This record gives sequence, C-alpha cells and structure tokens, in this order.
Amino acid sequence: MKLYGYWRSSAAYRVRIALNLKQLDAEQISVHLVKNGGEQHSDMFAQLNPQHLVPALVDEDDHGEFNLTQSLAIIEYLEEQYPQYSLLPQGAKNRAVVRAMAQLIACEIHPLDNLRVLQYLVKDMGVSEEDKMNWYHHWIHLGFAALEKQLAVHSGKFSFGDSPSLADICLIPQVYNAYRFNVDLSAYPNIVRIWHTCQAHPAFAAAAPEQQDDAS
Ligand SMILES: N[C@@H](CCC(=O)N[C@@H](CS)C(=O)NCC(=O)O)C(=O)O
Repeated sequence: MKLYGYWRSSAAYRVRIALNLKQLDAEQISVHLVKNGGEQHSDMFAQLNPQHLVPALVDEDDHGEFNLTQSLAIIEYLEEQYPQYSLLPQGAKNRAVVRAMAQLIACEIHPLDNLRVLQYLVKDMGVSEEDKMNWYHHWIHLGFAALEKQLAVHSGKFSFGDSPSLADICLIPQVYNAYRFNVDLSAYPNIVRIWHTCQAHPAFAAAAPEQQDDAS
C-alpha cells in the first residue's frame, strides 16, 4: 500500500492513525502542499486525485493497483478490507453515533478551514490575515461546542467509550490544527482530555505530523 499525504494534512493524518490502529504498513509518499505552488496541483498527482487534495491511497487486488481518495472513504475501505481492530463500535446505533461525530468534524469543520479556502479568502476575496484567523476560529468553536456536548454523553477514555474509534481519528488532527492556530480550547474539557489520552497511544503518537519524514 502507498499513502500519498503531507505531514500537516489533517485528512492524511486521519488515514495514518487508522493504518496504525490496524497495524498496516503503507509506504508514505509526500505531496508538499505549499512548495512550488503546491505539489497537489502537479499532473502526476492529478492522475491520482483530480480534486488535487491529499490523501490518496494506492492498494492492489486481483485486478492490479487502484487508488482511492477522500479520507473517510479510505478509512471505511480499510475497515472493510482489513477487519483487524475495528474502528467502529458494535451495534448500528453506536456506529451511527461515531460516524456522526466523525462527520461533524470532517464535513462541517474541516472543509471550511482547509488551506484552499483560507487561501481563497485572502488572495481572491481580499480578507485580512486577522479576519482569516477569525474565520478559522469561528468554525472550530461552532463545531467543537456541539461536539463537546456529544462527548459528555458518549465518551469514556476516548470519544466513544474506552477504545479509539473513527471519532478520535477525526478529532485528533482537528485539535492539532486548532492548537497550531492558537485556538483556546479551555471551554472543551472532554476534547482536551481525549487529546491527551490519544497523545499517549502509540498509534496516534506515531501518526503525529512531527513524526513524519517530510516534517520540516
Ligand atoms: N474531504 C477530503 C479533504 C481533503 C483535504 O482537504 N486535503 C487537504 C489537506 S488536509 C489538501 O490537500 N489541501 C490542499 C489545498 O487546499 O490546496 C478528505 O477527507 O480527504
């Protein structure tokens, strides 16, 4: 397997955590999102993902190599194809709760604070750096305030019960980003507690951006 990603990409970070929880090896191939206008825009990478977004996963089956995009689709693929260590709890209701927490982050927060959105605000809309940061903080706070309430009901040591799940896989990269952009998380005690728990878990620690070969 090959994972095309970038050390600071939170969507690639999600897939790295999932691979580690399942103890799957993947060759990591760096796609630098900033250098030379962004390697995600190269012709080579566009063959893998016409959306010009990391991650992309290359795997193979009886028909040869194929590639997948969208981190949640990649993680669901890993879950179905490599059942060792389940990323979802037992029971349809519980699985829906975990997927909802994951999607709150991956569909409602992350896309609004993505690199290309922030670049568009500044370069095309003429938004100041200060307002760009206000925008960033706004969407984190809106999403995390709602998530914190869900965690108060469903969390144990991790976001859902006492084992890491898809919800933690999405949460930890988003918290990493929030800290990177100096968001005050003191109003979210469950989020901060789960962040610290995950930092001590080997699958999360090895997936951390600073541990990647392309970290600079
Ligand atoms: N929904 C996509 C989001 C992928 C995404 O936004 N990737 C970002 C990095 S986290 C990216 O490649 N950004 C490049 C850009 O904005 O130009 C997924 O979950 O895979």
